Amino acid sequence: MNMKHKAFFLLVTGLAMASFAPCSNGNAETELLSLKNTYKNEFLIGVSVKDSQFMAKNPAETAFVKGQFNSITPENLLKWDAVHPQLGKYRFEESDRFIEFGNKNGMFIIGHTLVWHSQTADWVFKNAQGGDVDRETLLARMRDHIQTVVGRYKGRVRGWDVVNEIMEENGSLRKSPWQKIIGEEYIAKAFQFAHEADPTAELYYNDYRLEVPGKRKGAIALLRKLKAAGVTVTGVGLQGHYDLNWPKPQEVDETIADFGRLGLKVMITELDVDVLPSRPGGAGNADVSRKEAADPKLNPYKTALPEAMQQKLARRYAELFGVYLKHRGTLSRVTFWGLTDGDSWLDNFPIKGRTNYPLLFDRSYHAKPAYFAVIDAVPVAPVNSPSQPQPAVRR
Ligand code: 9MR
Repeated sequence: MNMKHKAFFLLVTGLAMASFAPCSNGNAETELLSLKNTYKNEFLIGVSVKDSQFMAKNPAETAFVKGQFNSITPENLLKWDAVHPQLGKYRFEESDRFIEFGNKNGMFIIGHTLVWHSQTADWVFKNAQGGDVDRETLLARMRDHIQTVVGRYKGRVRGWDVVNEIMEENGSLRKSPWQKIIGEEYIAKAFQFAHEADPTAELYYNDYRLEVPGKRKGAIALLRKLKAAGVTVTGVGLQGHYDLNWPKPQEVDETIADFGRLGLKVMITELDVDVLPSRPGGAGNADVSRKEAADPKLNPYKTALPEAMQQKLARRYAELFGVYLKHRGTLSRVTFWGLTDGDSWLDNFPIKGRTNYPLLFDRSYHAKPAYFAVIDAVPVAPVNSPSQPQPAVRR
């Protein structure tokens, strides 16, 4: 066991003993091997969290999040339906605790997400008669939502996913209720309202499968237009919901370069690597889903991921981080979508109830080979060579 891996062993041993408090004294934290320390000269390393990871229900998890990551994104609790469930009614108890946790621990907090077609209740788009609300009313609702939410966390949330998943795969704009009722201008307006509410916050467009050339082309055209119109857009989030084969490293490379050329920061905002077989054919109802989950061909690793697959996943993460490191400077953050495999949305999508292994930590919080592949992707500078750039800390 080499030194850096040994440090991590101490971390997980501490967790298993349930007496884990790596941050309880100033020195302990710096002795641990962590993603955030390893990548501190490269880019931020973030994670999406569910409530238990910051509400101190589970101190070991909280310590884990603090020990490994320097940025956090709420997986669900800042979405419209969570904070703004009814007209004129906001609910901030959970998000306040989340922000407090992030601020207290000096983390770069991401607000996810302001304007999305999903997890937004129907009332937002409806009038009192149940028909579509008119354009001006919808714009006013959007302004109220953005200014209330962004305004509340002004100076505390460092970056917002202002618009989420707004493009179709063919590069046209998604025909969401926002688009249908307000028209394309809803995008510029969302950025404008967010900028007014917090001029210091970074503002992002976040989407999946931007590695697909047609979708990327549409996104680039849109971002050019927004920039030409003087709209404040800081960056673009590539969600990074990948599998073992897609996208190819070269496609990731080109995608980051393409957006970087627009003068935007690029982030990987929701990284995970699906290792399960894809569903044959289209969507099914819940019953079909349950049957599929029981089918060993579609849920082949119910009890454990075989070593050969662990290694394959590790190689996949190594190749992705190889590309990310090439773009240090343009790439400002890599955020994982979930802490452990047991937290992942991919256990229930696109088929409910499967056992997936998309992240760096297993269901017992142990680091997988993929974790060490990510750690080892950062080149170590030769010892005693002050002219070299400082390597990530290795203790
Ligand atoms: O991980 C989130 C899951 O818990 C929610 O049920 C789901 C609802 O749509 O949203 C998931 O997160 C999504 C993110 O907000 C936007 N990009 C895709 C993510 C995975 O679906």
